[in-house]
Amino acid sequence: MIWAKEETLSRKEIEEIQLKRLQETVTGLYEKVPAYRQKMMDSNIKPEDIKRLEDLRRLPFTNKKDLRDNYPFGFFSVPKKELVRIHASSGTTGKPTVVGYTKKDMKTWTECVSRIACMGGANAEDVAQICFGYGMFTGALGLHYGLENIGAAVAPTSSGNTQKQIMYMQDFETTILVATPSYALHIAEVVREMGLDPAKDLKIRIGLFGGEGMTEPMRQEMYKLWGSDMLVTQNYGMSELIGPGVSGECLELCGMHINEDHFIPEIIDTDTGEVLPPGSKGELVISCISKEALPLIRYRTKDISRLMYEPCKCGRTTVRMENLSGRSDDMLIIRGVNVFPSQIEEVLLKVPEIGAHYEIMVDRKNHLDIMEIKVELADESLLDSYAMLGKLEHKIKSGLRVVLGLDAMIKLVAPRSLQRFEGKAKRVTDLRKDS
Ligand code: DLL
Repeated sequence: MIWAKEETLSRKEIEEIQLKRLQETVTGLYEKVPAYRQKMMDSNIKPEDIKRLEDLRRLPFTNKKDLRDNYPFGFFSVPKKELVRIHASSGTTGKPTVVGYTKKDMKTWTECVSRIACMGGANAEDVAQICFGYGMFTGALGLHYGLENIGAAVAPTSSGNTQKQIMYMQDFETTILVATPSYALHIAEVVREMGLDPAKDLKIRIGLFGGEGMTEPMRQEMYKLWGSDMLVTQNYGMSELIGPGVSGECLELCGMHINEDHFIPEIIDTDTGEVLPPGSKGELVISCISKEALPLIRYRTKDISRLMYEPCKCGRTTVRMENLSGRSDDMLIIRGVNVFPSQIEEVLLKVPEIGAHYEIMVDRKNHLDIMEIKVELADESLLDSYAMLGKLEHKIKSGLRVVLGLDAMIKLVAPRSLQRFEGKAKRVTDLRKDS
């Protein structure tokens, strides 16, 4: 089901809305946010210079640093009394990034998530169990309001206590699982450990996944674990932009439709900041054109994607963003070669003898970068055959060499021996950063 008519407008209609909203937003920022006005003055541009959509690229970028420098509310366009919700995303260093919503922003957010839920196949009959951690993370409450709005029954079970989650899934006959892909993998394992079959003993028909990437082999793994009839879609968002609700996959599974009447996407070269031609892969930059409290313009997401403007079979006309290749700051440079963890995942998950869990460790020894990848065997019995293990190690190594052009050390470990995650997974440790 297509939730809103704005998802099917002609390009001309969408662009008219975008230009009007962009002009209003930039004017508001210039008038109300001194730090943003200063950035515009430094770039020698005034709100009245935005006459066409193409003028967007004349505006300065915004980034996490702008929010940190103006912590907590200095980059907001409204006084604190107009806020009705505050969230924050915790970074690894320094203060968190604080984001806020007015009443109108909450409506916009709910609307955006409702669209994404419908794209992923949800409807009013569904029982949706939200297994994202409730709290400052935008994922849980974002999906919560959006799903309630379409009439689904929402069970806010949050993350953790996995056996109890599964009990609720059985007792409520939950049909939608909302989780990070990593947690969905873990839940499926625990279901099996409890002697149940996810496809037969549970009624989950949709996995609405997000908050972290899901490669195609990982999606295949989901079908294997949860049953081939499950609809497995992912959606994308970011706290600074709104939370979940920026874009989502429809059932055609060919990229994530962006809610373009609320967000204008661009793809830039991360190093030069130059806008790249249509179809290029690069850093996703998003302008929020309908928000009141924190309408960031040209926000540098650091996420790597590509935009696709061709019409989609689902009937939506909105531009799609390719599933992310990763984040520019996740990219590892190993002996001069650029490596995204998602490339490693794609190779690993195509090997049937190993499971979906892995850990990547990068270090420097004798001035040389080394990468060790711990991979779980799918089956305990493989541990008994030394020759089998040797062969398997060789197979994984050569697969990685073809894709990355690099050698990695492979350590095969027993099933269920690596760490499991209830939220976003942390699979990479780069010890070079600490030395
Ligand atoms: O993760 C918002 C969200 C929650 C989206 C739940 C979808 C579902 P943050 O915690 O601010 O917000 O993290 C944002 O997570 O820049 C991406 O790097 C990553 N991310 C989110 N969704 C996806 C996805 C939420 N579908 C950061 N694929 C983003 C890949 C994703 N990465």
